Amino acid sequence: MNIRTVELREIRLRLVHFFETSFGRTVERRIMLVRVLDADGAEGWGECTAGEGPFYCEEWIDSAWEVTRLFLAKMVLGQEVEGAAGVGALMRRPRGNRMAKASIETACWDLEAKRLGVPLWRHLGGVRPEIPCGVSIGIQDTPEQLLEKIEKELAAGYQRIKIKIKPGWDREVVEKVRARFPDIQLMVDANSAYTLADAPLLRALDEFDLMMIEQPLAYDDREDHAKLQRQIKTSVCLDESVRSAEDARKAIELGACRIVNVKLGRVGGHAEAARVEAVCRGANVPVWCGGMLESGVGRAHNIAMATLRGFTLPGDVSASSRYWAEDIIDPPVTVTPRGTIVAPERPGIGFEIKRDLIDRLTVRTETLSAD
Ligand code: OSB
Ligand code: MG
Repeated sequence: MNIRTVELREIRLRLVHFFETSFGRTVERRIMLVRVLDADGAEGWGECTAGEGPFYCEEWIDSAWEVTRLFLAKMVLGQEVEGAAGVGALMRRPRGNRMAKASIETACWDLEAKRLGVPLWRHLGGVRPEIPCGVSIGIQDTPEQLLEKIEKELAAGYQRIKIKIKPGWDREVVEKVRARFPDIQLMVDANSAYTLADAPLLRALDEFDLMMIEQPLAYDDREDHAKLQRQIKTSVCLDESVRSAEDARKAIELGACRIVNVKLGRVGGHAEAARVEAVCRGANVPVWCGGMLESGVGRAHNIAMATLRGFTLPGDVSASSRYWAEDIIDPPVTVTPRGTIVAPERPGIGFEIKRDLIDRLTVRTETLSAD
């Protein structure tokens, strides 16, 4: 593989409904898309999952744009590598910036699978032609609104419900949800809104039979999560604080979690995501695919990743229509009445890119070329 062109573009996409977490509310996404081309004109698409500000992690759209433009693209352009699996190593020198790296790396995987004429998920070694799906429901203005949303998602077939919590929107809300829906698969995600001093409150959630509590403590912490896990019955799931397979290994050894959420951007791409999956599977720790309010390109990559063997739990990958009036891929991602997404059989990410729509949504572009 030899990438000759890296094309960046930023699109703006308005969410159908705002999405609120403990770190803030998102109304409109700013998304960096990456298109890579080789000498024969074969193309691949990737999406940067960095947010609009450095709140989920240090990266955000403008940092990703700059580091990609000034450093990462140059490290990949014109380099002969054996395949997409070798692209990550080309970008080793800059530290962190995994979401920016993943946007190039995942685009290369799409290109490679397209060149081979195989669906990306099969090329990655996926074993699951249909992935189980859940939904992530943000903080609402009232508990009643939340109950209504849950009702609607269950009616659509989703297999599990995740609700966001933060101080002041936690115990009582979970209690109401459990009272109304006693038998559903339910979990919570705190996005680092608590500290170890909140252990009694988090222990009080044990009575609601939650599948897991996701990232209750600091984004860069594993030690306190291990202490917390010893104090509560509910399984801790790590999101923010697992950025690599090494992180996953250490977290598991420490007892910091019993479940891991894998996100392509957070770990730096498909190759590292597969290594995280392998570490977890080897330790009998189930994983699932997280989401970052992706457009169709990122969503398609998530579907491919979630077909790997260890992704046994329903993830946060759900239908395009939950996010966008019109997605940038064709067809949009849809969910079956049994709450699954069927992995596409077409080459690469397996969805058509809506070029005209993307052009209309684009607010800036930059094209970088070899030599
Ligand atoms: O913590 O999983 C998270 C969205 C943005 C940032 C962080 C998270 C999320 C979600 C949404 O939970 C998942 C999705 O529906 O894409
Ligand atoms: Mg999370």
